[in-house]
Amino acid sequence: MGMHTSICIIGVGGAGGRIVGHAAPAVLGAAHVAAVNTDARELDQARAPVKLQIGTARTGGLGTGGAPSAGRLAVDDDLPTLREIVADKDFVIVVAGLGGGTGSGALPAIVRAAADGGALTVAVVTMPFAFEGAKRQGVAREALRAVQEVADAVVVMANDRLAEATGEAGLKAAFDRADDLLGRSVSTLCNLIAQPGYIKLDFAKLQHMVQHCDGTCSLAFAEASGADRAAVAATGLMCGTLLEGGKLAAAAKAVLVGIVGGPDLAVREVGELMEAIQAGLAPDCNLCMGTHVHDERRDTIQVLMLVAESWSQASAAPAVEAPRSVKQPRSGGRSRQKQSQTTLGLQLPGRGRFRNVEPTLLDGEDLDTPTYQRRGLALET
Ligand SMILES: Nc1nc2c(ncn2[C@@H]2O[C@H](COP(=O)(O)OP(=O)(O)O)[C@@H](O)[C@H]2O)c(=O)[nH]1
Ligand SMILES: [Mg+2]
Repeated sequence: MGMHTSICIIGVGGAGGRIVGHAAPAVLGAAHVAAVNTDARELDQARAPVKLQIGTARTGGLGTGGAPSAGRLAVDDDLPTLREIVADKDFVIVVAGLGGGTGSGALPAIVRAAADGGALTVAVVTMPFAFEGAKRQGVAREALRAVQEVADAVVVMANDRLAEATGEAGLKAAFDRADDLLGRSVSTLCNLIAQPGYIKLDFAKLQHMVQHCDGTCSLAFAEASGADRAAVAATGLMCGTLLEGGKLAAAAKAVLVGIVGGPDLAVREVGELMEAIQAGLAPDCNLCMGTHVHDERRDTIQVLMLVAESWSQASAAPAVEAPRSVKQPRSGGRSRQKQSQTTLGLQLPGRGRFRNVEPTLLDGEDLDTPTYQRRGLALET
């Protein structure tokens, strides 16, 4: 598979811009990074190589005042430029903190532009702290619904959970640590896809995963160093707050694991990590994993987990197809296709009217997928 995967990360609004700023230094060469905002001052502070101010004629560069309707109008004004940014990309990750005006209002249209351009789209969003109040929660929930309609997958992270996970009490430090954790997660995903390692987590596998796990994913990330780093990372992931002490992993229908290390990453460590993770998953969970060995990295390993609650057998494309080959079927009726996938997902496992139509569905397992792939042991090149 020598094909180069073209990746773009876009941060929308204040939080989105700060989060992608944490990802940018780590994805040099692997992904294009852009920040999009209505707020000129926030955009100025964003550490992204490409910056796009939207809706300037409406907002005067002063932001939306927390109104998602203003964010929606702002993005419409600058849609042609956004289309250029996402043009010819295979994979677009759009990041925003939901609850404000710009990210909540503009995110769905940006994801749609990327999807219309033929990219696989993943939105990574935070939900407001409980203390931010009901109005922001409502704005965030509405934006989440809108983005779920258009994105291939949405990774949702509650800010309350992030703060708990990072253990920071001070507000600024808590946000910084949260942004860093999300930024590292996003950059790790990009690096895994852009430079697949000996055990590949390539674009085709990601696509397969994302198109089956229709809907919402949770995210966990761990970094560890030292002699027992594999065990430390595994414990951090499977017992930490991000996966609710392992509860989310145990309930998962599909899990993606990406391991990034240096040349000193040992086969034994990968085995140890995967064994510890698999021990916390249901036996029929669809597991997909890959490694990336970074030549300059030493001592630390990073492990990313995406955990999906649902798995639909109605996949659009087989896992082995090349990235570009799905462009055609994606261009029309996307939301209708998503609807039917959701419905199928709810029918599983295997009873009811779809049983006879899809003879390969048995107890929620896709038997057309070879066992080595279902169990995440794919070693193909
Ligand atoms: N994790 C994280 N969340 C943030 C940060 N800043 C704001 N938020 C959250 O994101 C929501 C939207 O805020 P913001 O991004 O400033 O709004 P926007 O610029 O209008 O899109 C807020 O309600 C917070 O819950 C940040 O730096 N990190
Ligand atoms: Mg803002």
